[in-house]
Amino acid sequence: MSKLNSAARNLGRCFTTIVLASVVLSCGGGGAVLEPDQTVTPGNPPAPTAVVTTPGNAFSPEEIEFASGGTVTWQFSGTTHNVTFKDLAPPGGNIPNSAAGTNASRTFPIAGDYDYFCTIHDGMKGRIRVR
Ligand SMILES: [Cu+2]
Repeated sequence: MSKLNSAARNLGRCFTTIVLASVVLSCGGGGAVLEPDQTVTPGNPPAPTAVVTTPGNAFSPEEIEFASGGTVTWQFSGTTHNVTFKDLAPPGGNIPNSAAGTNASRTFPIAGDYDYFCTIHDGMKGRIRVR
């Protein structure tokens, strides 16, 4: 066998090794593999929280969905707003007129669709879906 042939064969073997290595690497990314800093905590997960803001006299996001026990904090801005529940209301009920720069929170322990609106601004409405 000539030196050239031998070199070509070595090159081929090396290329095969590189291809195999990249296949192994590309298979490692997906799936529900825990990252090293994640831990599994027994018991209930922490209650979800969400923030609703009021840019341009609208609730943002207009619709939120989360598990029961979650807390929504409204951060009022621009001008005075309120949160008036249509049918279902959380403990604490409606949030009265609140000046820009103030916050108010409500916790939703019971599942349901909580439709609400601001009585000051026509069409300013939102919905909280508690599962
Ligand atoms: Cu408003």
